[in-house]
Amino acid sequence: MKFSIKSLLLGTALLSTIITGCKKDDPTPDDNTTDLLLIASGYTDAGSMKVKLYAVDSLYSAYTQLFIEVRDSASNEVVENAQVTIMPMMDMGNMEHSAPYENPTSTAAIDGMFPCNVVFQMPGEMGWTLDVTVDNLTSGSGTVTLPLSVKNPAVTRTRVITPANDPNARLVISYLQPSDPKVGVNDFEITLHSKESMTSWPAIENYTVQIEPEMPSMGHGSPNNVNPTHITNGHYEGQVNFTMTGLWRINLTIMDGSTVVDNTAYFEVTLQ
Ligand SMILES: [Cu+2]
Repeated sequence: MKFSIKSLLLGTALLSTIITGCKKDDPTPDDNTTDLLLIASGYTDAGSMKVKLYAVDSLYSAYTQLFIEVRDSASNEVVENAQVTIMPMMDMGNMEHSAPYENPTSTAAIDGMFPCNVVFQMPGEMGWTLDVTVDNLTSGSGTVTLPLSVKNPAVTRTRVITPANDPNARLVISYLQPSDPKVGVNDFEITLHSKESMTSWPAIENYTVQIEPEMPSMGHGSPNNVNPTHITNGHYEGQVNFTMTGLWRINLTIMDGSTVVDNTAYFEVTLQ
């Protein structure tokens, strides 16, 4: 999986674009998409717009960065200002469900694209779709449904847990950082979402998370870890310390106040 390094590079590229100013006057076709993979494209049902969906890599069952480009289908001009909203859905035949997602945070495109995120909590070569609705002042509003193929990653990066305190609930835990782990202290980030209904998977903002890294083959942990705390929108950030190369397991304890919600989930990280 080439996810880690590319996403780091991409994050740096996006950041430097934000810092050094915008290229808003330069809607050169495909200029900003060279590092990205075209996942799907289609025309909106109204408003005469073409929507292209890009990602850093093929789609995997994980917290996934997506980039939406919108063009006027007549002029082919990039639409720089629009309200873009998404809705992921999975049709499993006998039932349909959505997924945790984060809409673009701004109506202004960044480098000609609207970044957003989806937690694909299960793989599916077929069945996944993404509805993209674009509301733009000049062309109006329209929606396109894009079919997606979501693979199982080599290493588990999202887990759907049945909480210990509520057998009817579901907790979605996703691993975000470190994407490029190094020996030493790394920034650590996960997201937490709950299943409210088949179509509502909101962020959980009031839990506490404890981490305990261990090397299963050697039976030791590490000092100087910082338990993740909630930052915003279900994102919890802390620090994890890997004292040597090899396979590490980051054990999680997730609490709602003093109630243990889950202490079975973990993520594995291999340091070269
Ligand atoms: Cu499903």
